[in-house]
Amino acid sequence: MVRKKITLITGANGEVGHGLIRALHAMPGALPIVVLDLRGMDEAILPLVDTSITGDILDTDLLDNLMSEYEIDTIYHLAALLSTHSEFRPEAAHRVNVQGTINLLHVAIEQAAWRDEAVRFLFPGSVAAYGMPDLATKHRAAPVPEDDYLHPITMYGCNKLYDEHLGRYYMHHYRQLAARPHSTGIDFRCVRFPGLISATTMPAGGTSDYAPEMLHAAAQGQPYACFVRPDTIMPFLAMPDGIQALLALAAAPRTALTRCVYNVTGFSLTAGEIAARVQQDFPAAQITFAPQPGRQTIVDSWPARLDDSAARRDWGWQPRYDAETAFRDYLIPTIRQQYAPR
Ligand code: AKB
Repeated sequence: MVRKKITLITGANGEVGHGLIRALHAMPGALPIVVLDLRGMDEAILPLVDTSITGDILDTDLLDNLMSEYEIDTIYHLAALLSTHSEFRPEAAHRVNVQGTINLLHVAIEQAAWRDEAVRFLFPGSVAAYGMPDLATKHRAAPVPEDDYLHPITMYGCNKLYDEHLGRYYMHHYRQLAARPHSTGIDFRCVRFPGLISATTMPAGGTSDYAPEMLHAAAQGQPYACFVRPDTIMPFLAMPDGIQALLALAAAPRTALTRCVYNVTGFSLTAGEIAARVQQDFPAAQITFAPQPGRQTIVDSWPARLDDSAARRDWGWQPRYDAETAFRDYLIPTIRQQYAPR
C-alpha cells in the first residue's frame, strides 16, 4: 500500500498553527497537510488542509493509526499548554508538554525507520526556558545566547527546556548502548521563540499575552488592565516573522546547522512602551496597569533581550520587522482591517 506523503502539524488550531498552515498552503509543491488538535480546526483554515483530526497527542492508538495511514515527512509539533495555564495544572502540563513530545518523537523514529529517510521535526521552544536570577541581572545582561541562564521557574519553561534536550537526545543518542547503535533518522530543529504578537489571532494561556491583549483590546475599543508593570521588558517577534523562522529553519541544509536549538528575536519593548505605541494609533485606548504578582514574577524571570546571532550565521535568519515596522507595517494596519465593521 502506498501511503500519502504528508506534513503533520500538532496543535494546529493555535496561533502559530494558523499562520503556518496559511504559509505552507501558499508554497508551491508543498506536501498535503494533516493537522491534529484537541479542538476541531477553525472553519477559515479547514479548506487549507488535507485532513483534520480532532484528537489528543497523548492518545497513542490515534498516533499509531496516523503512522499506518501516512508517510510523515515533516512534523511541526506545536501542541503545548502555555506558561500561565501550566501553572494552574502543572502535572497536566507535564503530560501534554513532555509526554506528548516524546510520543511525537517516537512517531518520527518509527516513520524514519520505515521509510529509511530522515523525518524533520520542527519544535517551537520558548523564552520561558530561561530563568534570570534577579531583575538587576536581567537588566544588566547582554542579549542572552542559547546556553546561558537556563534555570526556568515555570512548569512550561522546564518542559520546553527538557523537550529541547529530548530532541537532541532522540536525534543523537537514542539507545546508544544497543549492539549496533544507528541513526534514529530524526532531524530535530528548534526555534526558541520570544513572545509572539499576531494581529489576526489571540493567544490563550501565555504570560507574554499582555502585549497582544493590549493591542486587540484597543482595536476593539475595549479597556485593558495590563497584568505587568509598565517597566517590564521582554523580547517579542511579529507573528509573520515567527512563521518565517520555522519555515527557514525547516528549509536549511542540515550541514549548515551547528546546533539543535536557535534563538530568534525581533525587538524588546517595555509594557509601557507598547501601551504608548498602541495609544499612538488608538488615542482612545484605555490602558491601565494592574500588575499580578505571579505573572509579573514569571516575566521578570525572562531575559530582556535575546542573542540570535547563531540563527543569523547558520541559516540566514533576519526578522522582517523591528519595533517600529512591526506596528507601522503589520500590526496596526492588519488589526484595523481585522476589526473593521463589515
Ligand atoms: C507564554 O507566554 O507562555 C508563551 C511563550 C513566551 O512561550 N507566549
